[in-house]
Amino acid sequence: MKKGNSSLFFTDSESAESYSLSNQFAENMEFRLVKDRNTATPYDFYYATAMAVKDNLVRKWLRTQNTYNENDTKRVYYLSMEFLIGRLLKNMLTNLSYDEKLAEILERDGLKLEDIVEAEEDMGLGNGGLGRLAACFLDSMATLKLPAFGYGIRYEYGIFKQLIDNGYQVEQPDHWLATGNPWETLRREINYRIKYFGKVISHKDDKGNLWFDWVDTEDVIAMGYDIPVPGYNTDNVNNLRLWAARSTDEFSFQEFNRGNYLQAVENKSTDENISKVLYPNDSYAQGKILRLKQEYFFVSASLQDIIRKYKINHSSMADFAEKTAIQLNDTHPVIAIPELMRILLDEEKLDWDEAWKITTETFAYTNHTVVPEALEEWSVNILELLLPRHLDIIYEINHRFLKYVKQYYTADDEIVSEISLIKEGKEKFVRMAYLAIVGSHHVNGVAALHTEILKNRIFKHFHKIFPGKFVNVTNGITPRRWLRTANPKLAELITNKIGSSWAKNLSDLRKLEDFTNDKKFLKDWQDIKLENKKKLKDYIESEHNIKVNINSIFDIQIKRFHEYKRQLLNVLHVIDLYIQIRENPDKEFTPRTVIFGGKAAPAYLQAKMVIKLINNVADVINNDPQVGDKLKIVFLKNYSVSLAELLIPAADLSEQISTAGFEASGTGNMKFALNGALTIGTMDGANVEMAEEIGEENMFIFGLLSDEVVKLKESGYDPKEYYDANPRLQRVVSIKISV
Ligand code: 26W
Repeated sequence: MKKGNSSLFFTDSESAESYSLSNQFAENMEFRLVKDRNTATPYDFYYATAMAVKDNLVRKWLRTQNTYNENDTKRVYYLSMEFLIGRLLKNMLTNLSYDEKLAEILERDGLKLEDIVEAEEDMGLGNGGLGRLAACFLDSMATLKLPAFGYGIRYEYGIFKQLIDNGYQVEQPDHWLATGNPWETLRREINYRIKYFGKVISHKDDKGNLWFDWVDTEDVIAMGYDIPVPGYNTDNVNNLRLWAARSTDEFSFQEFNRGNYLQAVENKSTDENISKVLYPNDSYAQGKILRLKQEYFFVSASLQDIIRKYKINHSSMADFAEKTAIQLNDTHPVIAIPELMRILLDEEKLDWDEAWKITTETFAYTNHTVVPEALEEWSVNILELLLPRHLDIIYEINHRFLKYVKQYYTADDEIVSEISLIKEGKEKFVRMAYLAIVGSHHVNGVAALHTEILKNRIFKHFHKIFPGKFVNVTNGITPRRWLRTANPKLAELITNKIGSSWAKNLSDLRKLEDFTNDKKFLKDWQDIKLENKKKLKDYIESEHNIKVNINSIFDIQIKRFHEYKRQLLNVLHVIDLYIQIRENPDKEFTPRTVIFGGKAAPAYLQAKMVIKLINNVADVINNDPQVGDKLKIVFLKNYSVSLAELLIPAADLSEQISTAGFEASGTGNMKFALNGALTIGTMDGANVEMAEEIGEENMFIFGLLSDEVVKLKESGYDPKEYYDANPRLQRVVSIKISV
């Protein structure tokens, strides 16, 4: 590498950016990967490209972080157990406007950017909606030039890989890190000690004040890995810091003294399990101790890091809340509330009221689900063992909260025990959502209807106790990934008509209304859709050996499998269509390809049986010569962010059919609409707001409203009544055909 001066560092004027991408690619291939033309694999091409792109980001990344430090700006920290990022290369290229430049360079060597992009593993560090939302927010905050930082866990294994065996879902580990991650940088100096177990001791100082210490703990080290997050069309590059667990270098003296050296080392290796694997549940809080260890692990490391940064410019904690906003992505990081209290009380020596004021002014909590089994509750026994000081603090928070409730709201015992942070019973539990509400200045739902349900149903007492605390922040998606990158042809068509501002200001898409009668524009649009459908058809043929008709309606439901999302309803409808075709072989029928994709939590048997049912129905329909081209049903294995990028641009119909009141928002619904698919859906989550924007007449809306669902349940819902009264339903449920 040639440099203009003799310093070891680049100067501002000769920044690393001035090195051409092609030189960097060649250097990476030779010096970092030790490969040449004869030995380079497709993965090497990807790796060398990714490193070259990252190198080009470094200067902007450093500059952005320096600017935040110098200006002492207020920062926002997004604490999330999940970041479902998918692939990064194309996204980075889009945001840096390098896509065409790089494609040209690669072409000169006979390489195709499209192939290189395919070699990247998905970064599947999330389950579904909540994790993908976190990833979209990172892109959005960087683009808006907000001083925002993501904090999460560097899981060695992401969401499991889904195989289908005889129609059944089979899970396989996703060891995505095995081949290395070119986007991350280990920050050797950024590591923190995380404490577990031990006991709390108290002592009085000279003035008679009581102090608490948490001692005899078993410690683990959190190591920070950074990933750059470039904004679109700006020089702003934010940071995502993911923590990996490493054992401390200390050995258990007991084991050591017993001469059991190997056992002592072995015990250490279990510490590293903390960041080993993402829990694959998205709707069931299991209450396992390893999960609580994970939650505290990343919360403690992040808070230590946040406070370290704050202290660079401040000598007391007084202005902490003014300079720091911490957003809690669901209850998973809510242990941060007692953790900040512990730091302020025991380490910073503040009194309770000061500490509580800072804490509540710092945190805000986003709720993402109303499904009761998904609301986290931690056993008091587990907390007492793992985080004894935190349990004490939670009890104190509850004590003060209930005192306030009795004074200003109600002394009714039943209501008081209903809203207590502690659920009493044979085993006691801490209700993490209630702790989050009490310890935050704002609580938000993720769509208008969802926020109303929080206020009027599941958190109604809290809404009355803290009026104004509950606010709505409807979810969104990044149009950079979900239109510009995933559907470049459509993006280009739109840009040619209305300019490129839509990529930052999505409401500019309204300008397209001027072209609703422009025949050429509509034809071009249809051609692009058809091209996208061809691409998907090829994928389905090569991966699943099913031939589909690109002139059929591509009717797509992709999301986690869950009873409330009603994939079952969709497949029952497919069976009904099948019966119609068999009974009226000569009747005109609009051909349809019904596509499903999604994973079921490994222990969620009911959801797994729906996957099996879909595959069995597919076997029958796809092999029935009477059906031919009219109807096909496809279950795509291993649904992922990358697969979504292939599917969504090819969709004609988007299935958003949850039981009203259950889907907090949905974000897939928005991605489909942005790519020109029509929506069939219920008045649930953000579908409601989409209907307001798009016009109900432009959506296929059906089903009960959320209040009607509640009333029906209260009056005694009996599915058998519907079955007995509806012969068509009876046939669908009872049909026995095999081919
Ligand atoms: C503790 C187990 C667990 C893990 C994850 C429980 C619950 C979750 C998430 C909160 C589930 C989730 O992803 N919820 C989805 O969040 C999206 C983003 O706000 C919404 O669009 C979806 O409607 C909601 O289901």
